[in-house]
Parts: sequence; C-alpha cells; structure tokens
Amino acid sequence: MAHCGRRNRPKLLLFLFGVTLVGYLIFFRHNSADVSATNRREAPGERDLDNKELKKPVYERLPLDLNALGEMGRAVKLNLNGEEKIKEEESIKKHQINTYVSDKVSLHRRLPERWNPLCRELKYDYRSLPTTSVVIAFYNEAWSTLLRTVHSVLETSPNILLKEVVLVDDYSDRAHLKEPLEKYISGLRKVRLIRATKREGLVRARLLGASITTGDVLTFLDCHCECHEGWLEPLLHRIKEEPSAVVCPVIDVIDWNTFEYLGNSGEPQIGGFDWRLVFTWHAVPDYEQKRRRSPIDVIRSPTMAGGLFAVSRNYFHYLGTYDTGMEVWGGENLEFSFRIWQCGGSLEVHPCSHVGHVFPKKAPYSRSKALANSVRAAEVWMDEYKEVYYHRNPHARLEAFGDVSERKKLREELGCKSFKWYLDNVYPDIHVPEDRPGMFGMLKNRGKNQHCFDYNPVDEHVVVGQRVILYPCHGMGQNQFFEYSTDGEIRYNTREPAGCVVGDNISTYLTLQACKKRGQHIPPDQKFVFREDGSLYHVVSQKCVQAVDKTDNGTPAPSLQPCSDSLHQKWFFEERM
Ligand code: LR7
Ligand code: MN
Repeated sequence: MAHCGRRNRPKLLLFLFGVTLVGYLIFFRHNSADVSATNRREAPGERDLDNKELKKPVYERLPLDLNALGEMGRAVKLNLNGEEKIKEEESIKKHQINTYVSDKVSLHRRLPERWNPLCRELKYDYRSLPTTSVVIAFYNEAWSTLLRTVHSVLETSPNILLKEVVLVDDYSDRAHLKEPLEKYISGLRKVRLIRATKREGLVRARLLGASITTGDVLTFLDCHCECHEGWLEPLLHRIKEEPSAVVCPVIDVIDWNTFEYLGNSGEPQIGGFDWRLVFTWHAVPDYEQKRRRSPIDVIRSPTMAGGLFAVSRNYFHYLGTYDTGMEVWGGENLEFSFRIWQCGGSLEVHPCSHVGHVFPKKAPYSRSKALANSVRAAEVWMDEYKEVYYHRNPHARLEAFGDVSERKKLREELGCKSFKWYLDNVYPDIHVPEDRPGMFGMLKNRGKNQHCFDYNPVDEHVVVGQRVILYPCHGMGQNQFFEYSTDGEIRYNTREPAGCVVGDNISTYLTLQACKKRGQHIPPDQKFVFREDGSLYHVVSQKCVQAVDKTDNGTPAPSLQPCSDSLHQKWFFEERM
C-alpha cells in the first residue's frame, strides 16, 4: 500500500511552496518598515533580536487559518466511508497512529495555550542564554508526524537560541524517509540529517545525532512531538542557572486518532517507577510542593519518561552520556534518571515548557530488548534493591544482558551515591517491599493442585476493585506476585501504587483495595495472620481463606470460610516454579 503522505507529496510540496510564498509576502508587507530601515533582507525565522532591548522574540509563522483541520489542537473528526475509511484503517495498522488524519493537519498548526498564565510574565536575557541543538532520532516514522515535529521546533524556538535540528534516521526502511526526506529538508534552514548504517536503537541513534551538534545544550525530542511557543527558554534558563540540572518539559498528550491536543495548565505530573522497572506518572508530592516557592518553579522528579529533555552538553558527557549497550527501546530512561540523581545532578520538570507527544495506539515495533536494558540498569545502579526487581520478574535473572563493567567503572569514578540514598532522598514515596524469605512470590494452595492467587486488573493503572481469583501457577511474577508484610497485609505490589487484599465477610470473596499510606492505620478488613500451619486467618471475620472451585461466577477463587484443617485452607509462598 502506498503511504498517504508519500502519494500526496508532489501536491503537498506544491501546496507548501504556495503557502510559504504567501507567508513571505505577508511577512514583508508587515515588516516593510523594518526592512527598509535596516536595508537588510532576511528570511522568515532569521530576524535576530533587537540589540538593545531584551524583548520577547517574534515567532515568524505562516498565517493562521483557524478553519483548517486540527488547527489550535482541535480534534479532527472525519465521517469517512468506503475507500477513504479503508485508507484510514490501513494507516493506523501501519503506524499505530492515525496518519490519515495527521496528513490532513497542517505541519505548521498552532496549539492552544497550556502553560500556567504566570509563565507569560517570565522575561529572559536572550543573549546570555545557552544555545541548543535539538536531536530527533526516528525509526520508520510517518511523514507528517516527523515533519510536524521539525516545523514546530523551527517555528517555536527563538532563532538566537537554536543552533540546529539534527534528524537521525535509525536505519528506517520506508521509501518516504529516503530521498524525499532529504529533498524536503534541504529547503529548511538549520535542519540536518544523519543516517545510521545499521539499526542502532534509540540510545546510540541519539548519540550519533549528538556527535554532530554544536549547541551548548542538547535537547532531545521524540519524532512525533509538537512544541509550544516559549517551550525552549525555560529549559535553557534553568540549565544556565544550574548546569547539573537535566530538565524535562511537561509532556502533553496528542491523541493518536484525532490529533486533539490534550493536557491542561494545572500542576504537571512527575515520573516514578514500579518494581517491574516500568515508568509511572505521579502527582507532585506534598514535600515537593512545600519546597517550591511558586507554581512556576521547577519540580524535582525521581525519573523521566525518557524522550524529551534538555541537558548541558558538558554535563551529559561528564555523566557518561548513555549506556551504549542498550538496544532499540526501553530502560535507558530509568538508567539515566538513577544516574543523574545518584551522581550529583538533578532531574526536573519545568512547568512553563510544554511539548505534546503522540502516544501511539500500541507499540509500532518490537520492544523485546527492553528487558535486557532494564537488567543493565538494575545491575549497575540498584545495589541490593535489584533483588526486589528480580523477585517480581524471575525471568529477568535469566536474561543475557551483556557486559556492564564499563558502566560500573563509571559509577566508581564519578563517586555516585547508593540506590538506598536515592530512594530515601529522591523518591521517599515509593513503597519498598520487605520481601522476607518465604513471604513473597506465588501464593500457592496445598489442596487445589498448582493453583495460585491471581489478580488481573482491567486497567494497568487502576489496581483496585476486582476480585482475586485462583489460576494455574505460572511462576512469571506479574499478576501472581503477592507479598505478606509484617503489618499483616497481602500486598499485590508489582505495580505502584500497590493494592492490598481485602476480605469481605458478606460476599466471602477477596478483592483488592488501595493499601494504607505511610503513617496510616491498616484497615481491619485488610489484615490477615499467616499462621505456622499455613492458614491465612482473616481477623475481623474470624474466618480462613479457602480455595473454592464452585464460585458464584464459575471462576475458582479464594474465599472466606469457617476455619478447618482442610488442605484447601493451607497456603505457601514460592518464588519460582
Ligand atoms: O530502534 C529505535 N530507534 C529509534 O530511533 C526505536 C526508537 N527510535 C526513536 C523513535 O522513532 C522515537 O523518536 O526513538 C524515539 C522513542 O521511541 P518511541 O516514540 O517509540 O518511544 P515511546 O514514546 O513509546 O517511549 C518512551 O520511552 C522510551 C524508552 O526507551 C524512550 O525514552 C522514549 O523517548 C520515550 N518517549 C517519551 O518519553 C515521550 C513521552 C512518553 C511517555 C511516557
Ligand atoms: Mn514516542
């Protein structure tokens, strides 16, 4: 199937040429006084700042057509049928993004204001800010999402601050990314393209891009982003103020289907992780709110999502750039986050810098290397806490992760702090499981052969409300991983925030509810005594947890029953099969 963007390209180029021409005419008409006064002709985007004043730069952009599809971040809703509907569906199948819609949205569209209104008041001394190079790695990206990223950087970044935009082709095999891309960007100032000669993965692709840059600061973006006016200044200003700060913009969501620009101007979220080493989003914790003096102060974040951040070039090199033993996708974001904090830097989100990112419907390419990448991060940075990770991911222990001795040496040379220091000081909100021997893993029944506690949340992120069932034990951690705590909770804590098993005397079945927070009392219905004889005694109901086959909905499940000697009331933990 021909790619939509590709098939329409001649028309698209013609259209762009036309629009650019109109843009030029309007620009010169508007600025005719300026032009004749200085007697200097400049291309759009090239005007430098007034030498005397420190005023805000004027962004030179194409005239705004408010009626265009998706303009100002509006959702695109098309009523398609027949052949067009099929084309749309094919585009989604190919990219996991509705590129049929994306192709219809202007590459120059404006976005609705999403920052805190106080951000508007910030003034910058533009000539003293560091310059930046923006590095964008891509692998088989669609035409319009990639080029909208490029245009949005060019059209929202003050000329004086932007050294160049470096595109890195990570060995894509799609035709539109070959010659047509080269031709297109040859007409764009400051945009350079470099190609990998084999699939490098995003870590080495970004480093390849960084190696040809000249700016003081490296700014990394994914290849399906849209920047707001004013996104760059706060990042660069913060790095000038604190060169060891790695600063992320607020990441807003662009809908993969409608290209609606979502997100709001409220408090941004920050990054954390769970013990599977999966990145998570969190509200800003109270202690951090207290530390900040204003809603537009930077927010310290334990981790970053990974794709969008600015770092001083020198500091990035001092910190050992990236772990080049990481392949394709995954793990590098947590590895870099741990390293930044443990080695003396700080990781922050700037509430005045907003960038949108298209989150695809599902992963568009294989991410099987993520496991080995995570293991590398755990081996180098997590000290004894790597065991907490391995307990929940028994298969990770068997993963071939290559040689990490160079990274360990780096940690030594930089004199980085321990993972315990990081947890205590940077991420005190994370619950650190106790993982006492014999008290975590699969919770197996002695009567019902090879059946274990199992919890399968409908939504990855909402770990409450459903019933705990019994399912053949699989030994893979994940949905069958539970921990018995010294407080008498049965915790389901592979994901964060953790869920705790609750006994309901009326239904007799067990469900999951949010665990108590630090300093709170344990709700009585969440308290179990795991007795010497293997019984699980539920204190408030004075009953025991029994494996029951014939339940109201037909799925075997643990249930509260009068205590007896039955093997169906005897349980034990096992880490692996
Ligand atoms: O082999 C590859 N080569 C590449 O050049 C694989 C990917 N890439 C490029 C890719 O084209 C894209 O520009 O690398 C970039 C990131 O890949 P995505 O967009 O497929 O990743 P993602 O957005 O799903 O994943 C997030 O986590 C990744 C972990 O490795 C990276 O850190 C991504 O940059 C990161 N994206 C973000 O942080 C944006 C916000 C998403 C969230 C949460
Ligand atoms: Mn992405």
